[in-house]
Amino acid sequence: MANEKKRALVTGITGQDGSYLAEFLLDKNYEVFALIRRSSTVNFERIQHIQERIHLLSGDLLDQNSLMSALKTARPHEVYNLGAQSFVPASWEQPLLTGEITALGVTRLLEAIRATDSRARFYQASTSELFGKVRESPQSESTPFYPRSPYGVSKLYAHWITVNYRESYDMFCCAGILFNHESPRRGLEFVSRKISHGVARIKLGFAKELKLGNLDSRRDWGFAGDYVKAMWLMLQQDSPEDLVIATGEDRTIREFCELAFGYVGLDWRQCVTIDKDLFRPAEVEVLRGDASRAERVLGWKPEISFVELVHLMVDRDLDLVGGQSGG
Ligand code: NAP
Ligand code: F7E
Repeated sequence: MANEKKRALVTGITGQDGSYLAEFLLDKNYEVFALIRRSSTVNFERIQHIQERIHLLSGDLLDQNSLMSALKTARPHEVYNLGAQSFVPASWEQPLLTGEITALGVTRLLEAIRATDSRARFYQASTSELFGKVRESPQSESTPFYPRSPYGVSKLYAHWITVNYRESYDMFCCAGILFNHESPRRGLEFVSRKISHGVARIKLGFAKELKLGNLDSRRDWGFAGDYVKAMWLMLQQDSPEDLVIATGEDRTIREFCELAFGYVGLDWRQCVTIDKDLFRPAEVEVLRGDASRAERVLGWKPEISFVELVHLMVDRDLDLVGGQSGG
């Protein structure tokens, strides 16, 4: 039908990327369906403003039947699998659960697509954590993988099962190998948001120090709002292809601190203390992506710079923490 709206099913809608992707798809006039897993308290903070415009479907990547039902209801043209246990340290604490959700969950979803309508296009949220102990720098689509955590290993399985369904069943499946991307909606446990929130709390007098782990590791940080556009673009191509999405610049955690604290006139060295318990059993020391192929194929480029991103995050956390204090 000429006027039929495109339908998308998104997993992980309550997370950082899910909320930005849903906004993006609504702007493109999609009918958006989203998988929500049951929790005892509502966790819709990131999607409150669009909640009325999306169809929420109860389901879980651990539960095959719920995935089948969601697909039968949504009849999506596009499926974006953003759901995962995504916090690297938690993957050492719960390696089996991480594998069930982040690795096998993808096979469950792919099987459900195959059983309902295998023409649906599928996006898998792959990650720079696949490169782990990096074999070369910068990392591109041809760099060998060497994951360094149960999370990374789970994502490796997820990546390859996506490739395998594409090659075995001729399905339109692709994986975006996304480097770290952040925003004011980032979970508080990830280092970027922990720092921006910590800066706000210290600046406004609610805390005196911020405890961090390894300040020497380097990350290639971009803005989540830019990265969801790349996900969508990947599903609009004539044929499916896995692509690296990154800024091409890497900084240490120390540099992030320097910039974030300096922005509000604080000296990070007087505020940050090192907590050895926050070091990881195995670290990914340095990540820097080469997204030149995505730029050629998709015409994609990041729009928000590192400095703009850090300032944006600190500004939002100053508002948030200030507002919570009634200020
Ligand atoms: P996030 O904020 O941690 O969100 C994860 C989402 O997954 C949440 O909506 C969560 O739901 C959902 N989820 C967890 N377990 C589930 C289950 N059993 N069934 C269904 N849904 C489940 O992650 P994000 O930063 O938005 O990242 C989105 C995806 O991209 C993830 O797959 C992540 O691994 C991957 N990735 C992220 C980055 C990055 O830098 N952000 C980079 C590369 C790849 P609840 O709210 O109910 O917990
Ligand atoms: O750590 C160091 C830590 O937890 C970044 C996920 O979205 O991106 C994310 O994974 C670095 C590490 O992100 C603290 O040791 C120091 O070297 O913010 P993070 P991550 O592990 O890079 C990838 C691409 C994903 O796919 C993941 O899903 O920061 N670090 N001190 C710290 N990290 C945390 N969390 N907390 C600290 O106090």
